[in-house]
Amino acid sequence: MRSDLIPINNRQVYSLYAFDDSNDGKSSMKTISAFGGFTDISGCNNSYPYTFSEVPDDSLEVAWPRSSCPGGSSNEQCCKEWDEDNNGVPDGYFAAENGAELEEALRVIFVDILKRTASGTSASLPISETKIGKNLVQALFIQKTI
Ligand SMILES: [Ca+2]
Ligand SMILES: [Ca+2]
Repeated sequence: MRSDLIPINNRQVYSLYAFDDSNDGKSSMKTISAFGGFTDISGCNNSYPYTFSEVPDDSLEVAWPRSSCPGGSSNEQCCKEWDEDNNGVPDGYFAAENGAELEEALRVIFVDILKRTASGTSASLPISETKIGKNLVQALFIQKTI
């Protein structure tokens, strides 16, 4: 993410490419994931996901894996801006060719969203009663959205 927008920049884009094997489509969705979910590291093409120095004119034409990243000719640490698990694919990119893969991808995406956006306390019942019943209380934090 862009360091000049911290702490208000909290986006994460997930792309799920389903039921097609077009390399152009996969490239486009990977590029969208890289731009929509990178953490800028100082000295690694500031304000852009590493290896990019500008927004591509056509995401269909972007070559994956990136040449300086896992799966390419070298493995630069800067690739971790969008590839924490070091597999050469943007971490926000998912692909599914059948229902089971689609279900698993959606499960992983939703779990990740929950990890990023919410925290809370266990539910509790206060000791004092009201005339109309008890109150069930749970504190829940939901991240501010812009
Ligand atoms: Ca960068
Ligand atoms: Ca990855």
